[in-house]
Amino acid sequence: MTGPAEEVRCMLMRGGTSKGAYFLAGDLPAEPAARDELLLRVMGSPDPRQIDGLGGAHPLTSKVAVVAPSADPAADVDYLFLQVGVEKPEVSDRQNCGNLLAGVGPFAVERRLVAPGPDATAVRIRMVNTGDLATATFPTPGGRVDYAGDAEISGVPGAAAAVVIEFPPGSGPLLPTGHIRDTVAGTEVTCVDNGMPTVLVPAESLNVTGYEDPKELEENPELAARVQELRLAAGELMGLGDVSATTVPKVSLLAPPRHGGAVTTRTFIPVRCHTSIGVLGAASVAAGLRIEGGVGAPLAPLPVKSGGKGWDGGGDGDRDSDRLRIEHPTGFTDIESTLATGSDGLPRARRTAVVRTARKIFDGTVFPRPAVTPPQAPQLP
Ligand code: NQM
Repeated sequence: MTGPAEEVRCMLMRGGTSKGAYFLAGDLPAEPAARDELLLRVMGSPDPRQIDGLGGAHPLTSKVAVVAPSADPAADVDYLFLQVGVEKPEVSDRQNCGNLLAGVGPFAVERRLVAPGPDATAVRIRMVNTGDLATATFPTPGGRVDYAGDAEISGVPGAAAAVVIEFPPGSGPLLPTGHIRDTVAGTEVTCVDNGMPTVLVPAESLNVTGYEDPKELEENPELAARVQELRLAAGELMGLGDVSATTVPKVSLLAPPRHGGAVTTRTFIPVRCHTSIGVLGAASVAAGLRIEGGVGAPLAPLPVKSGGKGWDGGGDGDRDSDRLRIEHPTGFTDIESTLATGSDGLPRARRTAVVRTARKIFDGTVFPRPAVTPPQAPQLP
């Protein structure tokens, strides 16, 4: 006999170009090991198809957001991002996710952690993984989240309501190695952290063009070995220690733009090649392109005006020229990014902003796979 099935309140949402399960922290075990064990069973991991859970069999669809009221006076809610392994029984809090971040504000209103405004709501979010802050603004006509709208983002079919996300400068250095260029594993790179530790590498220095399909790049064993070698060495230099079992830093291969943007990217996250690019990954690339002397600067024609109507509500300066269009395998991500110079003479982030969309897919109860494997059926003779 087994006991009653476990059940957990859960909302499945698309956040940007990712999809994940959103929970109130109070609906999950407080103890991290127990929480992670439960989440593996919720998502159906480890299993390449995640057939017995909510996961979508790819790192971009095997994600969890844990949201709680914030004790920080500068924030309304805390958002903890957890990457759930697909094939490995691992749950990691070592990276943040700017895509699931797009769903956090709407989820906070849906769960009544934040009172909605009559037309739009701005939710101040503390991103627990990094300690950094973000403000997400989205429409709430009549006090209800409206997911419908006319904002389009590459990698997502159709249109939806814009979620405008503003990032004040983070607490850490923009150049975690303290250098504009480093030579790692024999290759010149620029290591940037504008919310996501990212190693920028000219694609041609790894013997690829940077315009290949993600699948073709993933199937190139020589490239995989170079990316991993470079990542391990860069991780040490960036102060991240041994990164062999973590998903950061990401490695972004850069090539000149082909569609009027600032640069072409192919980003390893870190083994699979992203079908687009992460939000904070793109923010790190955008900041990197602006660094004089960095490996990205010669590849990127700056400044770039993306055209089109502004989405930040105006304000100081010419925001349209702050906007960099980062090309990726399924289109582009526009990032508003400006830098300042710190007292040490090194560049630091001044302002970063992006538009995403998000959508509630279902809200209900998830029934995790049972914790104990049931006894095997008797073998037929
Ligand atoms: O960089 C994938 C994604 C991400 C992360 C990854 C992200 C970000 O596209 O902000 O959103 O880099 O693992 O969801």
